[in-house]
Amino acid sequence: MTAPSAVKAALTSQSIETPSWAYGNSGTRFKVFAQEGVPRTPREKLDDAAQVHRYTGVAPTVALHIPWDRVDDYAALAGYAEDQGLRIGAINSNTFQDDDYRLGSVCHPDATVRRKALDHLLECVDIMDATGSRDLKLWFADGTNYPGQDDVRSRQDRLAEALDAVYARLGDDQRLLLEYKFFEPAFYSTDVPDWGTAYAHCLRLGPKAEVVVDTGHHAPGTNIEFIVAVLLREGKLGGFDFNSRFYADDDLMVGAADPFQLFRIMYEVVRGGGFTSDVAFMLDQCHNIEPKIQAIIRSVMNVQEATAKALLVDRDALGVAQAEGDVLGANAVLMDAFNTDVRPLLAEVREEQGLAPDPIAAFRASGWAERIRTERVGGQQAGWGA
Ligand code: AOS
Ligand code: ZN
Ligand code: ZN
Repeated sequence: MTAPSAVKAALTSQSIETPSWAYGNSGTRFKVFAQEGVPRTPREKLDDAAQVHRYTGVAPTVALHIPWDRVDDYAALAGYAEDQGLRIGAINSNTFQDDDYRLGSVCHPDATVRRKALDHLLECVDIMDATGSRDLKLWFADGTNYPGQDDVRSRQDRLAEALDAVYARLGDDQRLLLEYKFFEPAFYSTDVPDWGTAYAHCLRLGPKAEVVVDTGHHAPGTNIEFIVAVLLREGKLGGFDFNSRFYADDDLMVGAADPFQLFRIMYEVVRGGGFTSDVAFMLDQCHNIEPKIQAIIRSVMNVQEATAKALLVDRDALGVAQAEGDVLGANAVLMDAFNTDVRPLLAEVREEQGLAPDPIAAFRASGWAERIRTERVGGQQAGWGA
């Protein structure tokens, strides 16, 4: 059994990255319901992210998305983040919202379009240099809608060529994180549809290329924790895009749809040493009908709760039961941890850090939501559905 002090120490060392696009009006392919007081600029997104960090103590970095967060001076933006007690996290590229990308970006049959997409990815690395970001997160919407539309093998060659060029441009301390998604927006074939394809490219590229597991990017019933275990074992798990899904890529709050799955994932992370390595715990969510800052705080808390339960698994007892072939005993050890109410433990951890035990209540009492509602008029709609 892990000592409570070790569990607490592990919990305070965890950091969860929040995405700039979750603070703005975004999400869903249908109606984006505008909320009052949403950020109008990247700086205002950072202001909101600072609130999340202030009340949770574990969300010090913010992922940016280019061009949704385009500014003239990225070093100045990083300086502003620092003034708010934050750092800029992963830079997310966008090769999916331009008319030129109808048939794909880096896999497009036309070399001119491929060049344009590659130039954007290289620009993202320039931005990383300015912000001090470690990770470039690549998600490609590339694929085809109809059998025969394009040659799937040639598309892999084009993808490899672009990834090689980006990889060659990375600095010593920078990483390329390749995300996969089984379908959407392409419906017949997707160029990076699964962890195997992402892994094959990352393996060929080298040690600075790793796979990102977006929890919403799998077919129903997929054993995501198995993928996590395998990638960690191979040293190729770069990080997570956490969110929840009921149907497709729903981008709902992590831990809302299936907290048990999140616990199983976090158990494999703890088991595989990923908790203490460079695995990035990022959120990739949109909040279309719920108050955004509170939803992000809730999401951070959900990750913390799953992590705490994973840390509480009695691994010695589990090992004994597994070695003895005690099927029910082993399962019970895992379920005991999952069924533990870890909220008092997390409240204690927060109080020991000088934080309020209930971050949502503290945020609600702070008056920040009311303040931005009156101060920010005309919030921008940038991002999904924009
Ligand atoms: C798209 O489905 C993905 O989950 C990406 O991670 C995407 O790049 C992100 O949502 C915004 O940049
Ligand atoms: Zn994602
Ligand atoms: Zn997604």
